Amino acid sequence: MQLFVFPGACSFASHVLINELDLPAELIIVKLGTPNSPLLQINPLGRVPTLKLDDGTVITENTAILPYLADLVPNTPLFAPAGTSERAQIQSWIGYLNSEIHAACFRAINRPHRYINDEAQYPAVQAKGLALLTENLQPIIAHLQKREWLVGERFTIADAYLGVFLSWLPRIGEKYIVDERLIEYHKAYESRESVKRARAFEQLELNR
Ligand SMILES: N[C@@H](CCC(=O)N[C@@H](CS)C(=O)NCC(=O)O)C(=O)O
Repeated sequence: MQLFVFPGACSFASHVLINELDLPAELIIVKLGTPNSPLLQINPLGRVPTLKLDDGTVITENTAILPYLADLVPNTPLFAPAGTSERAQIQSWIGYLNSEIHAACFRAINRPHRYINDEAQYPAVQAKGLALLTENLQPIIAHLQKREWLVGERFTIADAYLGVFLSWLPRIGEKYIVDERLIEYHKAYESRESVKRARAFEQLELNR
């Protein structure tokens, strides 16, 4: 299978998972927003992560790719068996991160043109995204006060996803990264072997 990624983008979560599970996947680095990207041939939205299976099937969105990859390795502690409440909790966090952190906040901050035509209004859209981000991180911060990871006291696919968004916080300003618990959690994320390997690989490709 092939995983299409852009260095440091949300596709990093799927890349980390490939490493965590030691799956045989080819990593294809693509540029975003370029008309001739090979990505557009398989994903008309031109977005990463995109996973292409050996039989040609294409799966997009971390919400689908992360559970799919984890299910390739039965009984992996990175997910939980079908029908368990733990599995639902992991999926609940992935849903929250996808909609309330990524789409609601970071998309407004990074791509204000998706929300408004008038360029003069971009700063207002971005400011709303930043304010929402502060608000929407609160449930995560509160939840992590008594836990090492999001669900079940072990690193799961939900953590693989959360770590990506935390790694974006320094880019948008100091005041969003002052929470001690988030800093500590993010350090633990970045010190995982799977994360270090993915960062090194993507950095190398970026510098090519
Ligand atoms: N929330 C989804 C969204 C995928 C997404 O928006 N990916 C971004 C990179 S973080 C992208 O490819 N953007 C390019 C574009 O929107 O043109 C996920 O995590 O899979």
